Amino acid sequence: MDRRDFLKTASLSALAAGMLPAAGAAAADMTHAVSSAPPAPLAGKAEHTLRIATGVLELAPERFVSTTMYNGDFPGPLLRFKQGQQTSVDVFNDTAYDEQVHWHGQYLPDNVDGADEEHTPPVPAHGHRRIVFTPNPAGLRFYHTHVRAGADLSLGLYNGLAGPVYIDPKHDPGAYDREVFLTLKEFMPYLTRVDMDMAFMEPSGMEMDLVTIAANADPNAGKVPPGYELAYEAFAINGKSLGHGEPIRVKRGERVMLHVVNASATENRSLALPGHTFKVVALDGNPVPHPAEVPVLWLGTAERVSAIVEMNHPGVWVLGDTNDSDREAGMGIVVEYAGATGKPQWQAPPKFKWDYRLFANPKRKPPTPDEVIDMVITARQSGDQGFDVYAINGVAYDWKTMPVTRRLKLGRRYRLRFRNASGDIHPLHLHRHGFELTRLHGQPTAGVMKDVVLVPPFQTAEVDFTADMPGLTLFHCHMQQHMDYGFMALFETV
Ligand SMILES: [Cu+2]
Repeated sequence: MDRRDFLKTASLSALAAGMLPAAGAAAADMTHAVSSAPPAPLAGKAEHTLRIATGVLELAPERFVSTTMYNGDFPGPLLRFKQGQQTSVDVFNDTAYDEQVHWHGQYLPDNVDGADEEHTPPVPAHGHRRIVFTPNPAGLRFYHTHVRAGADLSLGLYNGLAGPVYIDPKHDPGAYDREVFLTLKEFMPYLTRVDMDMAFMEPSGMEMDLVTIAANADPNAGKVPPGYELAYEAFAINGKSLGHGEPIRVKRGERVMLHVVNASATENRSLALPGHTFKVVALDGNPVPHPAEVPVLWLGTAERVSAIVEMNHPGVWVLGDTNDSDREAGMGIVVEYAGATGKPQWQAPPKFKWDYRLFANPKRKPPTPDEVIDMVITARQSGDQGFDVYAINGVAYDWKTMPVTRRLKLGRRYRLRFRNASGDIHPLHLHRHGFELTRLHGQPTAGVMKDVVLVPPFQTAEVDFTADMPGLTLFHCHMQQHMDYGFMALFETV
């Protein structure tokens, strides 16, 4: 029995009493301007064009993968928008499936945001849709497919349908010399039952009442094989495996802004650059109150990090995943100083755990929320054709009927209290809003604004947001197989 089996099957009710953190922190002071989507003009050319089609991507010489991409390449083109300035995107779909382009991290109307559940009109198979919207907020966002894959590993985020978005603010101080966009992605997915590393976060530890809830929620735990997990044969940054494609060429003394997007369907990723540190200035595109230097970046699925690296350690280096096998299978890119020669060098970084609180505002006291919404997350091991099935408060989301699961009042501040009674780490994503991290495993925090939060196994995390976007808002785990098998909720703000 491995650790995961233990976590999923342990019945430790005797230890469970009184372990839940008390509610104390409060809702965020956040205001979102509601963007409008006027009718799209019928004639003329849109400002941007995305064409969805299956093609061939060259990861390395004599190593090609077949996948679906935007504009025949991975990542899709960097779409650079101006905050508050209306734009238009023509999306053509050359595939046999209806597609959804989700504008991840933006505050857009539900008929633009890009999800069936929100009643966004799809880009029809062999068809076209013009999307018009006003980009908001500023910072690093991205766009990606938002369709269900289920057991079909040629659909959804298992393929190459993702690309970066940068929304330039009206005013940009720009204390760096240049920007480099890095989109992390695996290819050639397959199913396994081996789980990934989950013990990379602080605060660490388990809440024993959640272990008890997990055991009681799943009578089959430990009696059936573990559910399928995703694994990959090929790894790449910006569509090239480590050692192939152009290196990042730098000069000593340069300050390089890295905009990193984890476009994985299912994987948490780490990045380190030997001899250098990352000054994290934004998480999920939102400036952090306390920029801090770290030796390693960690990003759950769909998370973004913007970090400045001072190039002060000349050489030829591997900027790569700290997981040796993933890095050696391609998850990395070479950083080459002007005048330096030789083979790219890798050195393992110092021991470090990722902690959102490093970037928080210790002085801020978030306001009290109007309402707290508890979400108890449980899993049924191998509950559907070998895949684990997830439930929120006992209900696995029905992707066929797509019901509204909760109504929100416009303008009210809500606290979502995620109680992860499952043995997996989950990157939880709320569409069309940003939220403030207010409590992590019992520890209060404030000031970090995100749209994805990683919730480790058997921990509670709390985030606050203002329901200021009328209409339908999807909430889900961003791991493709988790969202496909029940891990969703649909809010309607009225
Ligand atoms: Cu999940």
